[in-house]
Amino acid sequence: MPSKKRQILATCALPYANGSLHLGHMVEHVQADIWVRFQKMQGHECFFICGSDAHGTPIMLSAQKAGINPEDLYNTYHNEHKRDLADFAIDFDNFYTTHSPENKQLAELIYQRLKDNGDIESRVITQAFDPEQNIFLPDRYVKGECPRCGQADQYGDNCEHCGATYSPTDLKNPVSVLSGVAPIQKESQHFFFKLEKYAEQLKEWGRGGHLQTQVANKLAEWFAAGLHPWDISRDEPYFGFEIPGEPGKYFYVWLDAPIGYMASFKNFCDAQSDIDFHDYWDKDSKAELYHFVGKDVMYFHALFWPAMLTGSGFRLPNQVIVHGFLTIDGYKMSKSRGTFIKARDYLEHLDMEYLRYYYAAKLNSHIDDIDLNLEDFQLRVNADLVGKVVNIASRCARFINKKYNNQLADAVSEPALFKTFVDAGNDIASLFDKRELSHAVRDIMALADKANQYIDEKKPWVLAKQDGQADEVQLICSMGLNLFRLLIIYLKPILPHLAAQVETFLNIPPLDWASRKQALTNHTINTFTPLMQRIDSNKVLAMKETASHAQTSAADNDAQLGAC
Ligand code: B3M
Ligand code: ZN
Repeated sequence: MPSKKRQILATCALPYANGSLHLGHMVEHVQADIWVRFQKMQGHECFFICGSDAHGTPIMLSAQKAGINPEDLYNTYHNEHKRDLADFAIDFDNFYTTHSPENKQLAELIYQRLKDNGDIESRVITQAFDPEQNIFLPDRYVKGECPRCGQADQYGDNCEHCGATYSPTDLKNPVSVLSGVAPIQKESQHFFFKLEKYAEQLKEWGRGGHLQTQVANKLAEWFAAGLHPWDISRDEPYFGFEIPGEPGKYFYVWLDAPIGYMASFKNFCDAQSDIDFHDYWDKDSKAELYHFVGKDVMYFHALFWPAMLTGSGFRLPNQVIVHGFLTIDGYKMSKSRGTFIKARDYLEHLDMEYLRYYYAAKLNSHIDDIDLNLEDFQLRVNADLVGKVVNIASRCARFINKKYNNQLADAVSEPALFKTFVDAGNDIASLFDKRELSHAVRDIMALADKANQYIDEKKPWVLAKQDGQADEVQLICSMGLNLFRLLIIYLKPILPHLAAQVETFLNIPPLDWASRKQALTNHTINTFTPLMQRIDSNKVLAMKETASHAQTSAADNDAQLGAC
């Protein structure tokens, strides 16, 4: 057991429940899940929390279009997401929703505390309004001709043709995306959170090692540009929580979305008898809090969220851990190129552990984008996992199974080599903890090379044919399987299913990090069965086929309109 048991709470961004998860989402979930599983293997208390982001204009409008309630729409996606995540072995302790009584209560509490501090101001603003649909239009719902180059069909915030940025009121001949009629300008009272009040505290927090360098630099840029009051309200009709005492006004989805982390955890605590919500969220909490998020939402997590937490008297995150985007074969995900691959498209054709491994082999602690090169993916998984790791077991197990009645030798024949593998676990642990996953994978594969080299040199298959070498063959193969067992301990956060199969094969209880020090001797194993198949290129092609046949769905469009 580690000397000091840590209390850790980790979260993934709450996916919008208005479209399917794709392989881009899985980068974050896999990265966080590996980290959490690693912490659990260290014997720490680590809870992993997520849920659906259920509110906002796009979900409301998609539901309207489908002729159903927003509740039914988000429930459908909520269940789909839960299934997809479970099938990628993303092991959340709770996957809840922002449309919950806990979230309503916490959002109201935080709002009330900010209000009591004098952090909320209200003022009247003018906004585009669709007179036919009777709804205020977020920027992305107004289209028209670019004020600079005249290009038709441009969104209300920027021109995809010439790159100009502007406000929706600048568009020429604007129309509402919803009805096609020209929007009118209409006044409405909005509520703002005075973010700038927290500038000094946020600056100090930003320098405190809670952010990656690239994110801290971005934060400094935002400070330099000046902080402005943040509009936290939306007019009805809106799918969200009505602001107490302000009929017809709703909390903007991004106000209650991060509060959803707390709400999901609260819901989890209420179902357990021994975990106290306050231990994790109160200002003086000794527990550690980590948010895994994509770079597209870092503004919310590195600026608004810490400010809200400060203002409302809760603790701040230890770290906001930002990752980059996923490209596939060097391109952004796109339907027309067949590179928009849904989580389910992948699962229909390929084993989830291949992708977990490939992402781990690519990820580090920086926020750069990563590329899923499908050819490299296939080569790498086949060479590393099938060719190197699993191969060690199959080379050694057949002798132990057939010639030694499944019995491992009573001693470790190469204690120095065994010790090298055990000691490597310290560095590998520190790499996992720092989320330097590609480095950890490199080190683990270097050990796998060493193990194979050992077997190549000892040639048990040659000795097995010679007289008087029976003990030697048993020792060599037992040694090989012990090295294999250590590799599986190190790979377990990445490949939990493979590890479970190996635990059955070796006839041992669940592996944790500390268990690596004790070798398996005088122990009976089970019969070896193939642990992992090579990736067949036809399966990759079939997945691409499925992806490119996918119809453009509302979900795809909504993804762009996510933050309304
Ligand atoms: N729902 C964006 C997304 O799905 C947003 C994250 C909320 S985290 C509090 O990527
Ligand atoms: Zn333009």
